[in-house]
Amino acid sequence: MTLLKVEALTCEYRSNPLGIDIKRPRISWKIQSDRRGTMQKAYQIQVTAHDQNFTTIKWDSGIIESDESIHVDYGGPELEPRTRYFYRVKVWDNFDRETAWSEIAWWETGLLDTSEWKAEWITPDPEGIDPLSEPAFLLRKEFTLKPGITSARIYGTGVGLYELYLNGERIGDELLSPGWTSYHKRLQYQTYNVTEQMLAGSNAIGIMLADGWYKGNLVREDNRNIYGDRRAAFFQIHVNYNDGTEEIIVTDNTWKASTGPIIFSEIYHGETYDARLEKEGWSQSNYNDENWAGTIIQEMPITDLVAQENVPTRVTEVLKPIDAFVTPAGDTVIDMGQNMVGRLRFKVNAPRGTQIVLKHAEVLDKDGNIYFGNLKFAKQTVEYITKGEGLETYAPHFTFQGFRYVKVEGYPGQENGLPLENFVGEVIHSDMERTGEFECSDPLVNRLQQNIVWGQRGNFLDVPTDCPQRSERLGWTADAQVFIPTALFNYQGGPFFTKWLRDLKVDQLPDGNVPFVIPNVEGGMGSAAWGDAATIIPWTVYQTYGDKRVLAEQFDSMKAWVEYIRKQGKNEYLWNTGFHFGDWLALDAKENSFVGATARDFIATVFYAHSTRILRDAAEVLGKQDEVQEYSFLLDNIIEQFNHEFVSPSGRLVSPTQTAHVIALMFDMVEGKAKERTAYELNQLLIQNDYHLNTGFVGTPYISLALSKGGYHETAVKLLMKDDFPSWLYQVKKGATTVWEHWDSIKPDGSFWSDQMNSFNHYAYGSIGNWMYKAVAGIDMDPAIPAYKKIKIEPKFAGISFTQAKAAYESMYGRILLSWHLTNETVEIEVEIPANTTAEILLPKAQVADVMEGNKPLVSGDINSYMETTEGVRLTVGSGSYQFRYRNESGLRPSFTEDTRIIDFLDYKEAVDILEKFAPGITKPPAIFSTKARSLKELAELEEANLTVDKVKAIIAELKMLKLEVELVK
Ligand code: RAM
Repeated sequence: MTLLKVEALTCEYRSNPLGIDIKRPRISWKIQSDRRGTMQKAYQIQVTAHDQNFTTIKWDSGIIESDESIHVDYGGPELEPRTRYFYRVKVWDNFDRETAWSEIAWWETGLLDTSEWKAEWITPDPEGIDPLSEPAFLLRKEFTLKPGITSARIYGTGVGLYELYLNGERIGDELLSPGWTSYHKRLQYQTYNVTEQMLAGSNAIGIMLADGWYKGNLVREDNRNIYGDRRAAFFQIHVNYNDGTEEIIVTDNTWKASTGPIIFSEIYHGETYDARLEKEGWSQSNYNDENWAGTIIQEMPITDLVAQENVPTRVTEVLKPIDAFVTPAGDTVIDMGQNMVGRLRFKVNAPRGTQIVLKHAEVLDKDGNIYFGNLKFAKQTVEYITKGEGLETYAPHFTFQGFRYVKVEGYPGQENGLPLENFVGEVIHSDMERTGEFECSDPLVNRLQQNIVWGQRGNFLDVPTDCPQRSERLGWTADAQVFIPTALFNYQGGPFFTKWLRDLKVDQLPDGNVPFVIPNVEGGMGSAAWGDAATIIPWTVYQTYGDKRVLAEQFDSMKAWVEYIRKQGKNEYLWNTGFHFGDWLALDAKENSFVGATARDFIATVFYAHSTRILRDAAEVLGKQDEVQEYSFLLDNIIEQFNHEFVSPSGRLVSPTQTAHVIALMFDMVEGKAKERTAYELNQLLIQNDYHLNTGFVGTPYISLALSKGGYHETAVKLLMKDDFPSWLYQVKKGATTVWEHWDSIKPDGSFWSDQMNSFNHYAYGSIGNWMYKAVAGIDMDPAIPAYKKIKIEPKFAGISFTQAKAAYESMYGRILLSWHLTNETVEIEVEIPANTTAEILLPKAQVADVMEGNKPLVSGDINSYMETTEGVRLTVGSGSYQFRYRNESGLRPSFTEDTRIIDFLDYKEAVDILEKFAPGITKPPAIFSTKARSLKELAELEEANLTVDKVKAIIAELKMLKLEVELVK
């Protein structure tokens, strides 16, 4: 029996999405097969409405000969609102096998047309409650239902943030609903399946409503009510009965309103909750709401209600604190062991009126005191006042904090030590599927990878933010743009970015200019590398997921951005005017400046070209031939002018910085000799700087890629392996558990960069993750064919610290795995390729005759497409798992390499003396013990000197003794 199976069905990236309003949803599936080289030859999709037995088929695609298995459009009759559509898929493969029908999956439509909304926006009656007052509102309504309920749904939304309760129970586990969009233009509504909770007889629904992004304090200290000054709710309940009838209950002015226990709640500042003010039973029936105020109908300036587009925000992990201690300043502080974003939940048993105050911060200062300086005016303070009726549990509702440390005040008995078991940290972010894992033989690099992932978790909270802690937390466009390739390795970000791009599009100005932050609450706009999010992000989503619809939807926005730039320059083909952030926060900036040394018109013109190229490629994908021509022409001219303006006839760049060289290479601004020279100079710049970077937001994301691409992969690896200032691993060695905003957020002397702008959780520099997946491990794709339909596997053995690397990525087609391991004698490479894709694999430095695959020599196995090249053996394979093994000719010997980072710290003379002891008579001391030399050749010299592995280990042990301050990294 062979296995061929269709599984992991998704509709619009999601498994069984409830309440979508997409008219032609797209279906994707994965194929599992036990035969290598499986390709889909044909598929069939069937869809029913309401009917799990598939007796009445609403749409049958018929057998379609095609290898398409992702984003296949629903092609049936127009969809009905509020309907559950069941679907199933079967496929045929290239071995003439046919699968059974897949398991049944579904999607359910929401309200598809504005005319279906019967609800009214309501807010408390100002006669009873000051609508501008701070406490969160409670809204409630009782209603009676007949017996025979077959299904019940709640559709609705609110401004700012809401939580929903039905018959005394919280509905759904989503947090911070309805999320953050450009509210005036687009507001998401949510759908809840409440069939189980509805009762025949009397029911009660309750809504809690707080300020959130809509009207809370945002951006500047005196800035409130950005979108409006009234909170309001808009809900509609549909109940269906077994007699075929339906009942609709909506928000209207028969609802009652009150304030409750939440007396203050805001995104930046935290929440104050007085449990004594709880209204026991407020969301249950038979509650006496006589004293509650009424509600009034509120006119709302909202033009578009859209069904939830992004995955919801949820608690995704619960962390236990690792410690609690008293600081030198006398504060009691909890340590979560991880800079996290979310909230603290705690239990307490204390007399009525006990006030507990939690103040959240990211770091301790060099004296060990909790440091609030970098929060700017965000208070990040949670206060809880007990009701004193036994054990109480609390976590704030409508806010989140960025923190590792929490200062606790007023917890009963805290002077004798906090009962840590009563506290947990709830990690909160957009609940995206984790898709990528990276791991290698270097523990510091592994920690860096974790920091990158934590940075993403902390800043993907419905919008991609720059920071989650200080009084900012905004959707900065450049940050999102530089990080998206890494982000999409780590997590499935299709819905997340689709939603955000729609906000970008509606917030873009009529002249095509793009605001600095999306949603646009800040006002500034127009900077190169920031506005280019408009082209880079849809293109990256398309490449990663093969999502043409996103490209089609954004195409006008992409084009408008390029056309906006085109109007800026004094010369049509240069962008040499206007404000630009430049190479933001680069270390080659002048004293007290945020802007790096790279010429800003240089950067702007490179991004002009980059966006134009993307636009041209997008036009190609969408079959827009006129635009293909138009923008090819524009691109050629920009590149020509760029070379005229910024590159000398002998190929030298006018801006002699690392970043200038990086982006010129990365975005193919130079060709031929100039390209070679640019790569060479970049390498020189790094050598001169002892393999340290000085790049900022513009150069950093691409420096490693540009080096590897320009033929200097070794240098890229050396750069990564630096662990003194400035470097990625410097942060790690300073104890970072997330990625910092500045290379010197904490300086070598332990002091901080200015309070003005210092986030310890900023993902921009985490953009190296992309290169780690692609180049250190070696998973990439053929850029001409999106979504990893054609996978490229190219492990790169370089740098003595990497003897092992493993990356796994859950692509739209299924899991891709690459794991390689060098031992003294052999290279072992394991690869997994999902069905319906193919892969090109390079086995570096291998010779055909020497390669074993599984337990057979390659030459006699079933892979028949291979070729010996100067780089190694190249193979083309289909799906399946492969294990390659061959002699290690790479020159890398793990046993000599384990501890070399230690050696880096030693004085040459010292090292030679030690070596002499172990290898007397050695004439020329191998240079391995100098700070510079680490080449493979030198390692080989050690071998020649008859140093056995054990001896080398002994030497290293002695070296370590001498340098006790050197932190062991194993
Ligand atoms: C600060 C942050 C952000 C950056 C802007 C220009 O707010 O560093 O990440 O994009 O400046």
